[in-house]
Amino acid sequence: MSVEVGVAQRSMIGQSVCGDGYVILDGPPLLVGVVDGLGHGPEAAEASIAFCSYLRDHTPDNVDRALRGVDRAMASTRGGMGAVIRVDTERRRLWYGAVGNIGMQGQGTDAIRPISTSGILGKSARKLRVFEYELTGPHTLYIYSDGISSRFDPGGLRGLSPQRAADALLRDFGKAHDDATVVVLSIDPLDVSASRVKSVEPLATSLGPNAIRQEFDAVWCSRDCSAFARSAGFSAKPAWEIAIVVSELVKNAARHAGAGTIIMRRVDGVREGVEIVVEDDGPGIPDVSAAMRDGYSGGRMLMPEEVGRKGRGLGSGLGAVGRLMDEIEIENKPTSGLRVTARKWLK
Ligand SMILES: [Mn+2]
Repeated sequence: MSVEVGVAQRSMIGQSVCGDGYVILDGPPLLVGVVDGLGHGPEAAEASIAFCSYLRDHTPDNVDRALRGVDRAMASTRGGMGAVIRVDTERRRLWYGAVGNIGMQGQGTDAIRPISTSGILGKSARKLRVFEYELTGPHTLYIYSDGISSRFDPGGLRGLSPQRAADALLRDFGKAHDDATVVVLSIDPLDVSASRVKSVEPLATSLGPNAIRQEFDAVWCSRDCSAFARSAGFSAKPAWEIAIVVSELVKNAARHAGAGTIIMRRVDGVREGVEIVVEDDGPGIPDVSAAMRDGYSGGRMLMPEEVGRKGRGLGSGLGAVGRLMDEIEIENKPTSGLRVTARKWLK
């Protein structure tokens, strides 16, 4: 059985934080969760983080347990709507359960038309319905938050890769006034050549252009970078170190430049690992080469006064970055602003 996954997500226009979330655990068995925190903004994100963290930390072995678990985990938040799908690639079976307004359309050999249980996760969802299906042929499943209009025709997406289909749905059916998320699963139970799940590079959802607008954004950026690091193969400790580094870099950009951009990606050349690039348009650093020579090459902690931007301390944060990462590059951009590139290797 082969499974391929595509994901597309963006926040509501004008919001830097996405209240939707998703989890893809490629098992086996494969577990996929999609969540829409009530409303939008940081409190919606808090609810969706609770959902995603629960699934990641507990990897529940059935959908009913997964839904009951996230319901409890979201109890201290404002709650939300969510769906969980589990695919047993060996037994060729699929289970689906959802609470609230999460959409699901399936296209393929078997009729897969589950319905959501009404209610709100986090508010003691009582009766949960889990649908079980046997997979006898290829399927494409679209699972989406209500920021995607249901009025699309899955037939029109035939032939597209799951990632292309996800991108197309977000572009053509995403609603500007809501957070929007779509996960596309392409399942072929008869494909015996590929036993492993082929998943797309997981998106670090809060990242990208304009991700950094205030110091508080460090919370979301570090959460997503840590999750990204885990999915890239890092264990809990280095992923936590990456979260600290991201938090420092984001706060630094917000404090000194007021805004910035953060991206994170895998690197697989001579060494395998991840790379984080944070850019801002602020004042930059007066003497980059001195900062690099005196501080980072030896992994030594920089004192705040060693690298100041307009007299304000910057060093303690970047010192942490230097110690927790394997490589760091700091450069003033040709126009204005600072670019910090930090890398961490898997081995
Ligand atoms: Mn929504």
